[in-house]
Amino acid sequence: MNVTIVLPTYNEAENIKDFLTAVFDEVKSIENFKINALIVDDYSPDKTADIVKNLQKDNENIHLISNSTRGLGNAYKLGFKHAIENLNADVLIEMDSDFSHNPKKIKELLEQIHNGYDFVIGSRYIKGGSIPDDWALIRKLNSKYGNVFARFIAGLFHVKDCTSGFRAIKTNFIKQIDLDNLKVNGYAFQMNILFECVKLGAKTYEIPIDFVDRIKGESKLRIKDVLEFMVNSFELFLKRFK
Ligand SMILES: Nc1nc2c(ncn2[C@@H]2O[C@H](COP(=O)(O)OP(=O)(O)OP(=O)(O)O)[C@@H](O)[C@H]2O)c(=O)[nH]1
Ligand SMILES: [Mg+2]
Repeated sequence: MNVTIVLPTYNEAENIKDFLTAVFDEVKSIENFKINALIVDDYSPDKTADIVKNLQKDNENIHLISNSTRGLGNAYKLGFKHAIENLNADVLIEMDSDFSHNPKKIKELLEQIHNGYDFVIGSRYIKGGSIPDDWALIRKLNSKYGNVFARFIAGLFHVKDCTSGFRAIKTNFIKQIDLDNLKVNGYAFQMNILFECVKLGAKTYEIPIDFVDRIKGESKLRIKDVLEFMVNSFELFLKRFK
């Protein structure tokens, strides 16, 4: 199976080299899957793309595209399309490029794809998973209870972490979704993709992950994304009954 790890970047110049090195070190030992990395960069002012171009000289499995429409959701949509159309991907992996998601876990996600699951989630909210201790209380509450709220309102009762950004998804489900019609752009994007795939019959599985804070670079989480997420949960609630 062909796998594309889709990696959106915005100002990750401090992380991207070490991160891609760590990813390819880990995936070397994975059998049954051919693995590409696709960086989707929004013309980062810190020139993340130049670093990627340099790494491409020694690794033909590193790909790079530029996204001019800014935002995480848009970057993922563009990356998904490119992976399907040009890299022949059977499986997509979503992952942050700032070491918040441990590259060692890629293998475990793919093991469950190999076992027949369609949508495998690196989950912070099952036994063995965690969020950082030092997150402000408001962020902890927002993430944890935002998830509980979203699960119930969107009817995703069986999934404990609906907004995780670390997941492996079979492209035969993504191909059936009208990506251009998904208007969400922040982490509500994660929720929508999951919602649509479950509606299409995707079998989900969660593996525990420890989400760790980035050490280098800056967070891009915005209040706008939190609001979009809440409004969107209600939209999904209405969509359940259509
Ligand atoms: N292409 C693109 N990538 C983005 C954008 N916003 C965030 N990213 C990338 O998406 C990943 C997650 O973004 P972060 O800024 O770490 O946001 P977060 O993980 O929600 O927040 P922190 O936990 O505080 O780091 C990182 O690899 C970012 O570089 C964007 O607008 N466009
Ligand atoms: Mg992050």
